[in-house]
Amino acid sequence: MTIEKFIKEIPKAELHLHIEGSFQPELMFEIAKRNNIKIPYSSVEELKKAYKFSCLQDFLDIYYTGAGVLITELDFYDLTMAYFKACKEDHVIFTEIMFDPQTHTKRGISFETVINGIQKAREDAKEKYGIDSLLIMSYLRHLSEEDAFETLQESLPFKHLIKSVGLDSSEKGNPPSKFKNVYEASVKEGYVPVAHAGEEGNADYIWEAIDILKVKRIDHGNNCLQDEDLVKEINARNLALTVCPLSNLELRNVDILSNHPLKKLMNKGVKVTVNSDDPAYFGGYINENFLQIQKALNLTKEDIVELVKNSFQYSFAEDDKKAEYL
Ligand code: ES4
Ligand code: ZN
Repeated sequence: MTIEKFIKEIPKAELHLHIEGSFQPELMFEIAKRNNIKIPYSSVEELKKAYKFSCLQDFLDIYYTGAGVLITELDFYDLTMAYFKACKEDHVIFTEIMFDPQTHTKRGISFETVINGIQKAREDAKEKYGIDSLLIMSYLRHLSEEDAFETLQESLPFKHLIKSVGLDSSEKGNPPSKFKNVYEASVKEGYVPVAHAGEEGNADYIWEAIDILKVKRIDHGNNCLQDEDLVKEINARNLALTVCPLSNLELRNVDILSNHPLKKLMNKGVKVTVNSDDPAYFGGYINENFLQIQKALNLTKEDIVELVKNSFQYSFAEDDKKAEYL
């Protein structure tokens, strides 16, 4: 069996996926039309041409504009179902979906509308495709901690549907320490803490995420390589990194994929997983990430198996489910 076929067909888990970042231009136009919303691009092709980013903020500006056409529960359902369909094609059997409530509540869409649409899709995906999933509610770090507290409050009636809290959006200038109190409160409510750290921010941000937010996993984390002691600490605490190769390439955190730090991290004993982050914007779903990084770094079948095993091992699935997968 070729390594490409092996990659495509092996059952895998995805641990770092923003549902708003899975919004394909075709579906965006369709939903904009039915909601009578104008998007500032005349066609799918023109919109796709805008997907050239020089940094994280460039991308976020377009990502929030795109998410602005999502209004009804059905919109969130369709968005999420489209992602599950891609999961089926890529043999993703378990996925941890991040959603950004504030991207929507700040525009007057209720928390309930967002989560109900996503939740219905989760139930249908389980029934139709056999895919298990859980939800990570992400706070937007460019907003205040008070705003995050408001979101935490809004989430409580739906607590049984949410496993974890995350932290995303503009990293530089918005360190994890800004969210110390809301993370403490979130953990008290039973949410498992994770955070984006060390994507554009330096190693200090990762130290804060582990020491102050007490995260159980690190989203991205590439920049831990700046600090040998940090790498040791991440390994000592058995924290996995959810790495996103095509995201790092498209946001210019690496110049070419052959310079991507994934294999270096593995060699240092860091537990790494491969993920798509925002597949509609960065050129592909999880299999495309695996295929391109395998080629660029010459990864072996054993490397792929290790990465896929990590995706289950370091997931927040229930232990009995995990045992079934592994
Ligand atoms: C994101 Cl790639 C990335 N980084 C930070 N925040 C995000 N939200 C959606 N994608
Ligand atoms: Zn992300």
